[in-house]
Amino acid sequence: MPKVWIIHRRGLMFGLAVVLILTAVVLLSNRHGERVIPADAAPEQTRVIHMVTGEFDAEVADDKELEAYRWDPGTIIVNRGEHVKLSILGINGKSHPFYIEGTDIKGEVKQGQETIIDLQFDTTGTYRLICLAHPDAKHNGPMIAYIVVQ
Ligand SMILES: [Cu+2]
Repeated sequence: MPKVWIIHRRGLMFGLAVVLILTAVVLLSNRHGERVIPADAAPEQTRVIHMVTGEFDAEVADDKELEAYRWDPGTIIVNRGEHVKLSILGINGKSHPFYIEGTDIKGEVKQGQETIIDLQFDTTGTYRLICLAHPDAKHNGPMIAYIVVQ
């Protein structure tokens, strides 16, 4: 084999190796870059779910107004055993004292403030997040969100 051809072949192999290494570096750096956590993340990861307090209103006959405060989103889904931080930002309404049915979790969401609730459910089912100030239509509600534990 002519020597020139061997050198050319070595150069080609070296070039190929460089391209492979650079490709690997790019792929690995992307993997450690922006991470996407799916909505149903693995149980060992703490997931943050964001919620706000909102308000529906409508003008009806005789200049009357209908009003309902709401948790938004009104339904969230978590996995059994999953550690979730529920972050609730108070937008509409001055104060929303709340509890989660079937648990000892209670607190208050105030306008302009973020309330963070640590959630971890051992039992599947649907748990209601109920605002004590607006629990039903008579009290500008129902301000009830549903936490579905699957
Ligand atoms: Cu409320």
